[in-house]
Amino acid sequence: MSKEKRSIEELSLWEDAQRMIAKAQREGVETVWDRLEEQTPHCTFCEQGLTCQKCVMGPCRINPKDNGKKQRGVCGAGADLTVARNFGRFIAAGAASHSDHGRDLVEVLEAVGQGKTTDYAVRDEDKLRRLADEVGVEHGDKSVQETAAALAEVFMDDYSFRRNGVSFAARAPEKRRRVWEETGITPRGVDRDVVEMMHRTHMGVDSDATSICLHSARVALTDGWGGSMIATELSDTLFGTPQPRQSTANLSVLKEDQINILVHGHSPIVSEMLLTAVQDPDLLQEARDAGAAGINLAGLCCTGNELLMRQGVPMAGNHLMTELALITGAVELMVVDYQCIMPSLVTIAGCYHTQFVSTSEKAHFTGATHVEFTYTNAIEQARNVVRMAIEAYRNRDPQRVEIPEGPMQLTTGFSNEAILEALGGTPDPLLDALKNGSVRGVVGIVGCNNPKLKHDHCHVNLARELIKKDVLVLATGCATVALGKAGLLMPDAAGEAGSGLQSVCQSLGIPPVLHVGSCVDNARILHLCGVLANALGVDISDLPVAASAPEWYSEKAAAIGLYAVASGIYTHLGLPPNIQGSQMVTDLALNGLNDVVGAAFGVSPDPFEAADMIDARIREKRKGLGLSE
Ligand code: MSK
Repeated sequence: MSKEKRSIEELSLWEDAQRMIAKAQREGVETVWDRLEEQTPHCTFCEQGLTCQKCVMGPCRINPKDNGKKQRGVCGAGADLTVARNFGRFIAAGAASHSDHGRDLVEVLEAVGQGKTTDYAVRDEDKLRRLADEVGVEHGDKSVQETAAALAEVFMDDYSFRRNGVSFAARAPEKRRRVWEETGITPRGVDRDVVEMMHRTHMGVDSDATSICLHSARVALTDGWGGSMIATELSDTLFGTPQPRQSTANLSVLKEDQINILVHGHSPIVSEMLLTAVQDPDLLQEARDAGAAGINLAGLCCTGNELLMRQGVPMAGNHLMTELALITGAVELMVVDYQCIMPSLVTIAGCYHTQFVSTSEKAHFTGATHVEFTYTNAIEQARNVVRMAIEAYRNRDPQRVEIPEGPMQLTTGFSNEAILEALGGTPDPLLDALKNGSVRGVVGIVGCNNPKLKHDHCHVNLARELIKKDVLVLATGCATVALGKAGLLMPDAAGEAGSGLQSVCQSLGIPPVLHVGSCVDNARILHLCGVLANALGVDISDLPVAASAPEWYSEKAAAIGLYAVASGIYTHLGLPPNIQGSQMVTDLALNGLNDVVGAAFGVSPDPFEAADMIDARIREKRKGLGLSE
């Protein structure tokens, strides 16, 4: 990326963002775009994955040019091995993050089952029993609590090691499971597969780039069909399975006359408790006593998605809006759990009257107030945090408050259960629509923002192009906020779709872009693909489906992309991972994986080109199924 200063209009698609970037510049507050500019140009060795810091014989930099100089690190590793080892650890970190989030939900379910908490409970008992049936937990004569305890035990074992595959791998079609078995990438459990990746990539262990790349696929699958899927299913069990509902998005969800609290991170374990606390009549009275009209809770990033999907809590913004939300000067308190929380937020909070509160034993932030949440103290701690926000409100400087106006309406809550319900209880109407071509394909647009790309430009334009081509879009994570702000999560947006998709959406009363959850909830899309493939008697790689992470940045997003590909789903990325120092690894990612798992990656920062790349895959797969292209 060249070091050219971009105008504010080139940084973000949105007026609310542009206004806050301008305010930050006026007030001398540094943002992610300032730091990116300072860091550009980046180290070209690192960009290509050619640096190695895994031992102290180094660090080493491998020369990408074939001119005989520095072609190998001190240990002898060349470009292919260095890139593969770095990529393997990148994927392992992403898989570990999602999955460790899921483990926290298993521990809460276990605490509910053992009667160790009254702050949490099973809100969807039907789902608890369905899951118990699915994984073979006998529950006929068991109470809800006993079933919860038994189910938690099964999932604990899923984190450890299952020689024949994690429990939910059974949701994948048999053909897919055979591909995994033949390739040696059956997902066996997060702890086993991630630890093995760390071992393999130690100096002197796995020294074959292809072998490491295949194990990367296994680690990613363990996340998708293991840790992430468990996180999704248990979040539904504990906090309720999402159903369609209306809400709003963008910075105007902040209220000038109220105490504004933002939840940021990923886990519903903390944010659901905050939602309970802000409805407490005593705290509402304390807020009024402080001069506020009420307490307003809004979400950011994926913990925002969790609350939006299940409870309809408004969404203030996605990843690149997190700093800008504080720059409104209207936020009394930001409470965070883990993942995607820029350390800069503590500094920016300090530029205003905003309190910054960390809650997880796993995620401390220097300069933050740490209020640790556990399953035995969560409600009480949530009340303490709300009181801190009420106190902070007294210090708000009204002269520094600027809240953009005009929230966008959106529809949320499309869990697989809700999608099936909208279809009348079976996937048949969707299969019929796929067969007759009114819906030509289904694409998941997922993932983050990246300041290297114009904020949300790729998300919005890719979705618009796809729905025009009669492709139903499923959205998760930060992409959701972009598509909501563009109005694409409303049934009216069917007017922007091709005639086939338009008629399907109008007859079902649904938008052409369905919000299916947070980034762990990409597991819902895997599950849905499994259901569709099983119904048609084919492999997932035969379906006219694809995925895209147009503005991704994180290790977690890379793990998602790889588990999609390893499940047979063609996946577009807006930017490549740092692998281009190895032609071999790059070729494997872009082409070679097709021969191994029936899908590969495509890369383009241009949403219009990406739409054509995805459309070509959908055409090919429709043709393969004997359907009109
Ligand atoms: S929050 S991983 S920036 S989607 Fe899930 Fe958004 Fe990406 Fe974080």
